[in-house]
Amino acid sequence: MKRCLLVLLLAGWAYATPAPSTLIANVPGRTTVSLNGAWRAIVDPFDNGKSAGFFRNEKPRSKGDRVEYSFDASPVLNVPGDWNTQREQLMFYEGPVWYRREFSFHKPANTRVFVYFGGANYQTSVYLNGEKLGEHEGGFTAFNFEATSVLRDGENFLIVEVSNVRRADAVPALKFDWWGYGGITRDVMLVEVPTVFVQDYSVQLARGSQNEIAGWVQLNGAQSPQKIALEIPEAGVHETLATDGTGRASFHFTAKLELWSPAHPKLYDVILSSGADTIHDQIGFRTIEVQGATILLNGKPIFLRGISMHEEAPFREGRAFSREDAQTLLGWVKDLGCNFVRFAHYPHNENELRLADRMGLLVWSEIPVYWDIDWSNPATLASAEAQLRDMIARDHNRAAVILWSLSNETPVRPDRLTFLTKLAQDARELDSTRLITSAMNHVDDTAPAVRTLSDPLGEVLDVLSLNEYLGWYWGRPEDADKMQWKSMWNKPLIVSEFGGGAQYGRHGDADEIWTEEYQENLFQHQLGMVERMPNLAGLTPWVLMDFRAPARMLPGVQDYHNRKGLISNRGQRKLAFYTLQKFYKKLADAGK
Ligand code: GCB
Repeated sequence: MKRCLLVLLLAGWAYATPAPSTLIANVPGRTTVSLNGAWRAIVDPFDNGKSAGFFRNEKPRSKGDRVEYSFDASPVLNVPGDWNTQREQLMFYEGPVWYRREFSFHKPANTRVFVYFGGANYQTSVYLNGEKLGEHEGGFTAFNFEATSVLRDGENFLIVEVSNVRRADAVPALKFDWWGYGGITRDVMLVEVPTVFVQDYSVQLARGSQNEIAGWVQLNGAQSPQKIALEIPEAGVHETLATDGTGRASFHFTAKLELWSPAHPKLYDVILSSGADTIHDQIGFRTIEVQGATILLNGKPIFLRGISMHEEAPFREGRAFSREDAQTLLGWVKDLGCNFVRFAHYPHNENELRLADRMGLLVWSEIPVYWDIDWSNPATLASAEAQLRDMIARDHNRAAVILWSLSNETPVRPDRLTFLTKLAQDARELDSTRLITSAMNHVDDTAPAVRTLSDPLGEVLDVLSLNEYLGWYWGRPEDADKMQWKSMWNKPLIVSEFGGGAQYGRHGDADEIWTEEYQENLFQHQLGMVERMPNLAGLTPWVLMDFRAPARMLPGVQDYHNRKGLISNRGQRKLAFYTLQKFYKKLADAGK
């Protein structure tokens, strides 16, 4: 009997659907009040703040009043921004930091207000005027809490505790090859909405169709069925929808549209209005499908000329967050001749996604299920599911996004397969129009110069992706000339990583490690090899720019940076940048 119950419980957690996202869609299209700027911050290495009640923001009322902390006397940290690169002493800091921002606010009538965070790494608790609004886990997904009833007319204080402590049950867990920059790393704002408002919507082409728009709109706060107007003036669309008792309206209609593509990144102004709420978005329409081992964009085969990148700030150290950062990074991606970019290894900030939409860059977006995590822990699965759900919730109207990636380089074992199969199922339920992938790295040594992609996860995916580091972690770059690759599935394959470390300005022979010549030679042999790979549908070599990585310690070369960038973190292009650029030009000229 007990065993039966256990089996039922396990089946329950493996197949339960996560609660819907509470994220407000399209925050850039809303009325907002920015809370960015200088916040007072208390570094709390022993996690005292909770028991000492920092969220109350106390100040001594008399000479004898013992208050053993002071936001007023604490130095500031800039928001958005990671703390590790703002203060020398915090470079290696992993722990809690308490932030305070005082602001005055006068709430307009008939308005609800939410506090919105673009992202904070990793565990965040939010308090307004001494009251807890909520908690959030995950370093790269946006979140919001309603503040309407707690806001005061006049002076308010917001206290936010953020901790970047690594945990074995978190996503990612204890080890990952990037810096776990702590802090409120993206924009913070108050979002003002009417009492009944458009919480989220999906407006895109129905799967496989080039002239049918299908989707839904979800209202928040509706007590009775409501009317919604959906307009795309340029396409002559003026639809009136009616919500059901849950505030949801689904729709399906035909429209004559110019399709979005890298060559023609056409975005339409889409207007949704219901009662007092009106919201504008810019949305592109395109289809993405797989036919055998080919990826079809708008019904035509496309080869994904891509590059992987971290959300790492160019020129300065730290997390990237601004529009300028996005312009620089995606500008470099374009200069390389790419039509595709892999946002590794976690959801990137919204500026990057919106810019990719405008620039015509196809996007791979990923959650940080990376290397080994606690596969059989239900709380870990719940965290990964919530991160996947909120990544999709923020970006599911971006034409640029064609692939949701579930994981990177995870070990081949049964509990991991169950875990990732559940994530694939969630992703398809949440968004039936995009393709699912995962970066795998397990191959069989079929023969001395033959490798076969045989990870059983391949069965679950629409597109197979492979990280192989021939010429760096195994073999010599020249071994690529003879290597044969096979795949167990007739599905498209993206070589999602290969590469090698080079320090900008270090020169030598092609067999001297860490030189630009070694990296250039490695790329030359790799590019010759990948052209011969069966089912190849695209590439995202590792990586656009050098980035901070704690496990990369070699003094004078790495100094805590992964040096596999084609561009240094100071913006200097290495020789291999030009090798890949030339290769992509050749492909583009050949119509690929
Ligand atoms: C990988 C990982 C990536 C690392 C890279 C490396 O396979 O996916 O996150 O940074 O290799 O440089 O080793």
